[in-house]
Amino acid sequence: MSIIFSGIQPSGELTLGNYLGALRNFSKMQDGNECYYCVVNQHAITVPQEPAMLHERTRQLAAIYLAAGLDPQKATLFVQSEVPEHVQLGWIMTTLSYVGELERMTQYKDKAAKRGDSIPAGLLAYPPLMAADILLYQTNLVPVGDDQKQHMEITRDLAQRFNRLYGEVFTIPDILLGQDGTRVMSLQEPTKKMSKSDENRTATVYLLDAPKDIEKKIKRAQTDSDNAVRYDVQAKPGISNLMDIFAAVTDKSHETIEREYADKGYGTFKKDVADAVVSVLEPIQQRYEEMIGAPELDEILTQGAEKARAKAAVTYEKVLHAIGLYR
Ligand code: AQP
Repeated sequence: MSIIFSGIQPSGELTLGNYLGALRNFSKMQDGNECYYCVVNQHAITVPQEPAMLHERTRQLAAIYLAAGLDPQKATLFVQSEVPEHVQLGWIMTTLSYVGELERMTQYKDKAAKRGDSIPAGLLAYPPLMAADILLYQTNLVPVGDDQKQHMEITRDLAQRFNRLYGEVFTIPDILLGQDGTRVMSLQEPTKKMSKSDENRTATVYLLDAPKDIEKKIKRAQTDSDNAVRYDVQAKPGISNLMDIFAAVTDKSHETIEREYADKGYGTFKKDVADAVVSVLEPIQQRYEEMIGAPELDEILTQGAEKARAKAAVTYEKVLHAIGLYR
C-alpha cells in the first residue's frame, strides 16, 4: 500500500490536459492505497483571483473530482485552506529554499513573464508550498502531469535537505506519470501546454464544454498542410498532439492510428478524435451535474478536511520538534 497525494488548482475551468495528465489516474489508485486528493486553492491565489469566482470554482473542482470517479469512502477529498498545516509547513519549506533554485522553475518564469514588474512573491514560493502539501502526508507517490516534473524534483530536494539538517522526518516521494507521460498541448499553439488559464478559449478543451464546442475546437485545431496522420512532434506538433489525445482516450498506439488513417485525411481524423473525446467526457459531465447541487458535497469536504488534518498534524508536530519550534 502506498500513500498518494495530488492536487489541482481551482484557477480556471478544468481542461482535457488536467484530466488526461492527472485526474483520470486518481480514481485508478484509490483501491488499495491511502489517497489524499486536494483542491489547492492557496496555490490558485499566487496569481490574482476574483473572490466569488474562486469560491465557486473550489466547489466545482471538488464536484469534478467526484464526477471523474473519486470515491470519498476510499480516498480523502479536501480543500487545502481547510488544513492550515499546509501553509504552516509551506513557510518552513520556504525558509529552506534558495531563491536561485526557485527562479529556475519553468512555471515561475512563464507566469512571472506575464506579470510585468509586479511579480507576486507567492509565484516564487509556489514550489515550497507544493512540497509541504506532499510531505505532510508522508507521501510515497504523486500522480501529476509531466509538466510538474521540476516541482517534484524540488520537493524531493527540500525533503532531503530537511532530513539531512534535522533528522529523518519526511518520506521522499516519487513522481507517478500517467500513461506515456501524457502532456496535452494547446490546440492553437501546439508547442505550448494546454492550460486552464489560457486566454484563448479555442485553444483549450474544457471538461465541461458542450459536445458541439469540443467538435468545433478540435476541427479548428492548428495542423500542417501535408494532410498525413503521422507522429512527428518536431515537424508536425499539431497533428502529433491530436494523436496523443486520441491515443490517450482510445488506448490505441501511434502505430495503429497511423495505419488506420493512412489513406484518410485530417478531416476524418479530427472528427474521430472529437467523437472519442466527447464519449469520455459526456459521462463525467452528467455525473458533475448530479454532484454540483448535492448537499453531500459539503459533507464530503468537511469529513475530508478532518481526516486530512488528523494525518497532517502528526507530521507537522514532528517538524516543530525537529527544528526547535516549541516551548
Ligand atoms: N496540458 C497538460 N497535460 C497534462 N497534464 C496537465 N496538467 C495540467 N495541464 C496539463 C496536470 O494537471 C494537474 C493539475 O494542474 P494544476 O491545477 O496544478 O495547474 P497547472 O499544472 O499549472 O495546470 P494548468 O491547467 O496550466 O493551470 P494554470 O493555467 O492555472 O497554471 C497537474 O498534475 C498537472 O501536471
